[in-house]
Amino acid sequence: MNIGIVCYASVGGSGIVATELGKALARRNHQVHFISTETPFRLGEFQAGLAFHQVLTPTYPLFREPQYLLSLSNKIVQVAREFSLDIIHAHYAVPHATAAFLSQQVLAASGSAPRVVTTLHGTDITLVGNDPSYSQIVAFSIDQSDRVTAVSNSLRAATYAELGVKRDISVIPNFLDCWIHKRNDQQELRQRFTGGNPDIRIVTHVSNFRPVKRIDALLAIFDRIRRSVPSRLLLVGDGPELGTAYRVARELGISDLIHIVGAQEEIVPLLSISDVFLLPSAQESFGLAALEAMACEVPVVASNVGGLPEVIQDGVCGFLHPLDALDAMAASAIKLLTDEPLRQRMAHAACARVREHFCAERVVPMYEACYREILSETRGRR
Ligand code: GMT
Repeated sequence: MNIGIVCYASVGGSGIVATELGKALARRNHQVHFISTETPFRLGEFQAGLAFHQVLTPTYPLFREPQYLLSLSNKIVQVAREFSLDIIHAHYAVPHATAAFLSQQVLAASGSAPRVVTTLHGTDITLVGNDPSYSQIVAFSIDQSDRVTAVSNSLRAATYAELGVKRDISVIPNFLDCWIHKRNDQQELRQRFTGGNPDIRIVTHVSNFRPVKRIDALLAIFDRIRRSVPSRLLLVGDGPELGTAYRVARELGISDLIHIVGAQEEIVPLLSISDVFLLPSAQESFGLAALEAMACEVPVVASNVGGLPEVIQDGVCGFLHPLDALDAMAASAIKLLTDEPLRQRMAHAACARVREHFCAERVVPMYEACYREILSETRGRR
């Protein structure tokens, strides 16, 4: 099949999932065309079957606003015509589902048009898409897609509840390349962060440092942990709230216990030296970062919100707590860091869960089946 994947190139789970899906589809002999503003984060080395088409949004003195929806839709039309796309797969509804719909209309007017699949990722519904400034068009565009998938049952329910969408939405969970996401020995790296002290534990957080990640809560939890257990906090990623991390760390007097390494493509070495992963987000439709940690045998302590309970089994792969239960989150992390047999048991259970349910080999065929189904359907039937 010829598949156009529309995604954000910036650091974020939706772009990572779209990129991993494209790479896996290319390995399965499909021709994949990424359509994005920049080369997607984590695209890595050249791979046969993959092409990248850059969306450029020209400016003009009359415009104060970038015309991204127009330039993206135009690029989708161009790529679909040049490469006879069968499928346009929009990752993140805003505004990608709308751009996919618009391009489909243009292509249909001049012959045959590709089918559109929209994958909902989370904030495109729960934070951005439901904003009254966008919600009518987002709901309409979701309704117009030939197929809609959501990354968790929780997100599927939120889409019905918050946008009033009526159509079928299938749940296809996020996934990992399990050949790459596995713990490996990183003794030297660990020593760099612990100063060679075997008693020091490493607590890790990976995110795009948006307000929804609650960086102040993260620091407050770590502050409680470090009072009981000699530990360091490893922060991976970048975003507007990274400044909060520096500020709160200074205020708490714990700056020297925190290692901030910024956005990193190679996440496995950093997870391989981690003892516990913290994710106290206000909302998380899935929690891809938690899944990556679990694959590298790191138990997760997280807030019990959104799709996180569908990924992390409470008391088995880590611990889930209500949003405001910072003491309980810290206590769970301390328990894991001071009871090594318990930590090992949860680490292995977390890894086993990923391998059973969330590897590319299991999930990518679900997307392929979805593409095949809509291509075999008579147009207009959903
Ligand atoms: O977390 C974000 O703000 C970014 C967003 C994205 O575009 O990457 O993340 C969402 O999609 C991820 C991939 O499906 C999910 O793993 C995240 O849980 C989800 N974030 C939220 O729901 C807050």
